[in-house]
Amino acid sequence: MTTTAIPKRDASMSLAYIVIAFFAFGIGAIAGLLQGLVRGGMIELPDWMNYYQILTAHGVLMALVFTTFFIIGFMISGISKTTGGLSTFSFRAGWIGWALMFFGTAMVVATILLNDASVLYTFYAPLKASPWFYIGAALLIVGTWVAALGMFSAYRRWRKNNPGKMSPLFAFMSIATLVLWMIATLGVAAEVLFQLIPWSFGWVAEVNVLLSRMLFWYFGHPLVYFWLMPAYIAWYVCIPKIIGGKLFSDSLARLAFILLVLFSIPVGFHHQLMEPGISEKWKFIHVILTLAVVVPSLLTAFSMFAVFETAGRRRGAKGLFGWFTKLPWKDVRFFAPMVGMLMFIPAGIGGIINASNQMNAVVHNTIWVVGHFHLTVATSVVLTFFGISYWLVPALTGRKLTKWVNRLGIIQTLIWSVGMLFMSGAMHFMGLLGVPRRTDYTTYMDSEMALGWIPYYQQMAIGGALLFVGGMLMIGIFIYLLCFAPKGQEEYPIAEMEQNAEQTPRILERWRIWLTVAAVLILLAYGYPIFDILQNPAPGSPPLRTW
Ligand code: HAS
Ligand code: CU
Repeated sequence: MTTTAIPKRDASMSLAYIVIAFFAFGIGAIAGLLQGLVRGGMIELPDWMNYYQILTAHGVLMALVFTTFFIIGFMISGISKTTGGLSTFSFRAGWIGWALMFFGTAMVVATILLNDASVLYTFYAPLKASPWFYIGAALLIVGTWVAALGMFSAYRRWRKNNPGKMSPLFAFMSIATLVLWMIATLGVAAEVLFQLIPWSFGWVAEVNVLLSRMLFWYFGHPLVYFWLMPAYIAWYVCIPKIIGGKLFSDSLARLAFILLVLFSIPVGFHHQLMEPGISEKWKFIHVILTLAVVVPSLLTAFSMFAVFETAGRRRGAKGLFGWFTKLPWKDVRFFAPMVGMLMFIPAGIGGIINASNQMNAVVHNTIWVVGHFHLTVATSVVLTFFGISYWLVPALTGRKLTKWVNRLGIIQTLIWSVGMLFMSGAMHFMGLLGVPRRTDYTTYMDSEMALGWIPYYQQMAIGGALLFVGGMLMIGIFIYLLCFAPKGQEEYPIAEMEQNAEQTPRILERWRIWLTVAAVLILLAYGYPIFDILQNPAPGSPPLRTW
């Protein structure tokens, strides 16, 4: 068994990120339970709390804070592990980034608690939050940039010290994820700095709503891949090792990540297909590129099947599907992400439905979309993050994942998955019936149609309650692994290449080429539409406060 080989100081920093991630997750889970019960018509909130406030808290804490802290913490650990420890520069950048992100988050959470920012996690204008909400969000992003700078520097240092070699796959994939993130966050940073902050302070009276949404979705779609790519890192690099296999193909993995960087950004209009002010032909181009970004996920599916089959056959599996039974189903480090992968199949199909223009007209702004993102991010990605935590936390604290915690982890995975099947399943059905998203409980004056939705709402609330139990169990396990598990050495699983593996083409690591292609695609997809909005702006909107 390999040792962690991560310097203690890097391990502590990575843990500091992951602790905040789980703290946010715990509070987000409470908000999630409450809103599920409210929408199920089962409870009423006290006067000092409103539905949109807890919906904002849930979305921001789960989708923006939990994910971002977890991802940066995980990537720091893997980069330290595969590049031989962080330099002092990278280490300091990591901590400064952490501090900025922490203060940003604190500001965001405070404004939500003060009921001054019930604008949901997409903070669409013309809903107006306190300026401090936007400033907090900006700090959170700037913090990630600083941490990213530290990781870029570690990657460069490794390449300088190892001329002519391909970088370690984990490091390469993290850098690709961060490149995507840096390009994407420029959009939301521009929206927040140049539009929302001046407008929320009252320095300008009106905001260009269409431009703000375009800048948001320029960021918002790659954001979902920023969540997905670290899960893919675990699938490509860590899982083969856990199941006793090897990397399927270094080249294919790198190619998939480059395609994700190229095609994740110029696709934002698939969130705006039903929006006026963008012409059909630009929407069409974004839809085509959206279908292109499905390809790296299909490559990933293919690659994972190949890893499972070869590992199974190596263990003596026979027949077409014999490998299936040879997989280590009782090992939570495999089981949790594997369930995530299985659920990613229907989740991805739902995504392709969303992207298909005519079908988007059916599901857009319905709770179907909420069902879609609970299957993608809250199941596939989150179960993978849980799966990572089962080994990463003890690997960083110098403890062991004990047998009974492993068993508890399997139960936790099952509770989460069953809860999600109930909740997300109900949401998909309700969406098809036309139930809107982003709304408080209402029976629409006891209309017959809306009363017919109630059984689904209840199913959704039952799923939500199960998820809450699964979430709290995860928090309990996390605390145990952090502070109480027996001392020992947990493996940091990094798979190796097959001995006779082919050489990876060097072009896959020529960033200059890929960044140029990315820039061209972005200009193609966004250049004219943004120019057009600036030339012919629609009337601006004054701030709105609906709560
Ligand atoms: Fe999405 C809306 C289209 C993937 C998240 N998406 C959202 C929102 C979120 C989100 C948060 O085109 C809501 C935003 C909001 O608040 O308004 N999405 C897609 C498409 C894909 C996709 C085409 N989405 C994701 C992922 C997310 C995510 C991933 C988070 C992590 N999405 C949309 C569209 C909308 C949208 C529209 C706007 C809807 C609207 O109208 O508002 C694709 O990239 C999906 C490709 C995936 C696959 C699956 C491949 C399967 C794999 C697993 C293999 C399994 C194995 C195990 C190997 C094709 C890789 C098998 C083992 C055995 C033993 C059997
Ligand atoms: Cu999208």
